Amino acid sequence: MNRQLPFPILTAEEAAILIHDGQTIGFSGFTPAGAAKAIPRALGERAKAEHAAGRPFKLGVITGASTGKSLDGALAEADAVAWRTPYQSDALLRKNINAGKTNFFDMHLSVLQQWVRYGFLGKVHAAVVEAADVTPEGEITLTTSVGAANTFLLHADKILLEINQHHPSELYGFHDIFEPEDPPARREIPLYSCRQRCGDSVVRVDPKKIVGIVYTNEEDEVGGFKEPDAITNKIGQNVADFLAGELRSGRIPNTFLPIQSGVGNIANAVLGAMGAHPEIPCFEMYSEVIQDSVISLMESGSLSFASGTSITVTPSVLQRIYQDLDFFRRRMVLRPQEISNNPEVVRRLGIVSINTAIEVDIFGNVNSTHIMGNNMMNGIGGSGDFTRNAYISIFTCPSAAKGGKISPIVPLCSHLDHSEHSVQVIVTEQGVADLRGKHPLERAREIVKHCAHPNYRDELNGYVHDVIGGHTPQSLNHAFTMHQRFLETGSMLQS
Ligand code: 0RQ
Repeated sequence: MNRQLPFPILTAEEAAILIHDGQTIGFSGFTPAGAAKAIPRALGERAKAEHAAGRPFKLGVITGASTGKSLDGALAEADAVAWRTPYQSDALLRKNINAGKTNFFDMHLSVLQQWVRYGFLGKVHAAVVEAADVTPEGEITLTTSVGAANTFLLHADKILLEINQHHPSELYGFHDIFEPEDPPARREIPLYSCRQRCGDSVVRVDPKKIVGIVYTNEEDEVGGFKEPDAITNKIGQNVADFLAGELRSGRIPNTFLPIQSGVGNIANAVLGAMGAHPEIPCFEMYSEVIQDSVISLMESGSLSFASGTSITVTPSVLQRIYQDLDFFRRRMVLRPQEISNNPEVVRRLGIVSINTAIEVDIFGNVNSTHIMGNNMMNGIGGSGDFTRNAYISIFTCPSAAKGGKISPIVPLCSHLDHSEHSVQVIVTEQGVADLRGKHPLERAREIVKHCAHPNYRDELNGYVHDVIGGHTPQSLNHAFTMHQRFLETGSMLQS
């Protein structure tokens, strides 16, 4: 503990007292990595006590992306979230959102920071940020994520820091903090390769804004992944084979291109299959989330560099990184999410994006966010930032969900996140649909033939066959028959 620091040392409960009902708080955290923990937990307790005393206590909550159970979980449990953006994945918070108790608005993650600077989200009253270190001059070394923390620190009225002693101060050098000018003064982002740095290792704030620090010693609340199964392994293999084919045909340069990969089980399986593929050379990532499989690929020599905004790894994998900080510091960089996900950089570097869909329709539109059209799952996250600007944009999903009762391949998506104009390739365990250069009917035939589950192929083929007319044949009467059947019978399958 650095006792020379000129900042008040507080307990989490004392820090929570400095935050008031109705305020907007910018919390650090991009996934559970680097998320504030002790102060939001104390805020949850405070909210419960205020509610019990008949007083209101709800906050506007902005983060980088999803967080952990001590932040979204604790605040949702206390019903302390008036509104929330830009992304979440906590079961209780999701319940509150879908019940109308919390107003959630879903945002492309790359625009969050500029929205805060532009004032589109109103005043940010306090930044509550986890850090590995702070100097008396206000130089802050972040922990396992950057996300939007640098913007909250610079633009909030006051700062509360959680100095988490679980993380070594030698994390210095992992971060590259660059905040662009706002229009009309903005220039290009000076990044011309994944491994280049263009910013500072620390966030520099006015030390007078730091109203308190809370010392903690806690792991990130990152859960484990399900072991890959036959379906996710086949999806991973199909993606790797497709990319190897692109390489062979010369459509991907022989030096390969940087990869963006979503989070979750399918993403893990895809990266594993790419690392094991004999034709795919050692590659780089320009992505959001650096997850367990990325670290294994680095250790095995299949991945030479990863640029991201968070190291979202399980505690044992984080210890592997901390035991060999020099090795990993040379192979990864953490950037603010407006840089890791920046459309300008994604287009320039030629990123191959790989994300998971909830639903894909036969014309190539993708739903990443909503179940049966109305219930929010997590949010669009970074998938739109990358998909719209990718060199090749790929969406993956299993051909059947919920034990076969749902076909993620549908005649028309029940909610739209990525349109047919941005989506180039669909991959399920059944195969690969390459939509590039194909008109709507060709796309429909390609997707049903290569991606749909055999149990749903006849119905989808029937739809394509029966619906006649126009450039994009669509029956407004029948487009949602499969969804309706699920809502009425619990299964999309025809009896
Ligand atoms: O349900 O949890 O009850 O088992 O959705 O699906 O197959 O386990 O896949 O964990 O990768 O999540 C799109 C939600 C996929 C995620 C989504 C049910 C399915 C299961 C989860 P259970 P899986 P994943 C960069 C990229 C948007 C953000 C993004 C996501 C559960 O990937 O949030 O892309 N993406 N970010 O059974 C009903 C369907 C369904 C369905 C699946 N059609 N109908 N339920 N499920 N399809 C990362 C960031 O931005 C941080």
